[in-house]
Amino acid sequence: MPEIVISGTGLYTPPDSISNEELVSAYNDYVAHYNVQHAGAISAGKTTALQPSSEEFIEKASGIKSRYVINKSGILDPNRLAPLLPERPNKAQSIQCEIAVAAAREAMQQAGKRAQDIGAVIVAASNMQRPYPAIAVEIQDALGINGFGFDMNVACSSATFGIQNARDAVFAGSAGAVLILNPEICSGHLNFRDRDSHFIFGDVCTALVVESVETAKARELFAIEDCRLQTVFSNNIRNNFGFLNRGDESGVGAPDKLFIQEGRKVFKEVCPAVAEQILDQLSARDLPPSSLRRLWLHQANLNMNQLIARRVLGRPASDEDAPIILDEYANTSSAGSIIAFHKHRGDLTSGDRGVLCSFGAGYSIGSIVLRKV
Ligand code: CO8
Repeated sequence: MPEIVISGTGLYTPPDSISNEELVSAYNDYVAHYNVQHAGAISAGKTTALQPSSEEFIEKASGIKSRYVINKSGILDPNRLAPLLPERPNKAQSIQCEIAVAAAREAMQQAGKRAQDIGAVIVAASNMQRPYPAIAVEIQDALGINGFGFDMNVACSSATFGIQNARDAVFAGSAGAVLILNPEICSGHLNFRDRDSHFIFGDVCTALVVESVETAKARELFAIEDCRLQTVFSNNIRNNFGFLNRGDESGVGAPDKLFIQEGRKVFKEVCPAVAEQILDQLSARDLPPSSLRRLWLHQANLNMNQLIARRVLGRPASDEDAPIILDEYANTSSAGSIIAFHKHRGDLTSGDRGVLCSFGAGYSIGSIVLRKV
């Protein structure tokens, strides 16, 4: 049985970045204005005054220092606090298609693949900008790829679940090579008026090429040795936006139609489950944790990653053990661990192993053992 490999990765980073200082300043302007506007109700005890946000809190609680976004001006406008993304005509490329094509070109170039070498396109992301036609089919058309494409969503674990789907498709022979794309425009579903979460997410797109080692031409290949996926239902990370919203006007525009979470509970429940899954997976393959060169972890929170890496490795993890990109990119949902893999794998040598791991809403956990060929 030939090995299935990751033969290329790509990354599209939007040109605009927002620092914590800029984000907090816009949020605090909004808060000051809100409190003045509602001064009467606040002093009468009918409304609670909003509390300002703080850069110190954000960096200490999450490790995030900045985030890239598709549109900066709308997010930083205190009267708007949402990206300004005018609708495009149907004949124009959608935004998700545009950023995915940019990331795809880099991944395909790295893998040495032309459009005719790809048999399937999987768009795996937390949010699709429309239900249909699938974004994957639009991307297929933009790149001139035949075969088939589909969209899938497992929130932050979309990319790792996509890798298992791609590996299975190549293994079964339903596609020669598969292009996986993670166009994560998280600013579209982030509530920039919510002090608890306004700092969490950023926008980005990552891409991967998965194929058989027999067709692979790239200089650098990573064999997918094992995929382990797990989902357990939880309401602690939720978004009730959906096509049935118009069936009840009272809920339209309510905060639960954007990202909401119980951050503390997520932290407590998810960290041990992730470490346990990785340790079980390694043990089933007789791989001691000390044999791992790298952990490319989901990038939601620095403290979370340090805790998981320490539990897996049995010692505090260095930046080399478990690289961090969330300081610059924030949480980019399913793309986070792929960005870490894209940027931090060049120093591995043949035979080195690492684990690529996602965790998030669902709950969902996806861990993939990779070996440099
Ligand atoms: N500025 C200042 N103070 C603040 C702020 C702020 N912005 N926000 C909260 N505080 C205050 C609180 O009021 C609280 O005050 P007090 O102690 O007086 O009550 C204090 O700070 C502590 O608040 P928390 O307990 O909430 O803070 P934590 O230390 O728990 O940190 C985090 C909050 C950073 C959210 C942390 O809990 C965390 O990272 N948890 C894990 C979250 C996580 O990984 N979630 C995964 C979600 S991602 C995912 O699955 C993808 C979903 C799809 C994405 C779609 C795109 C949007």
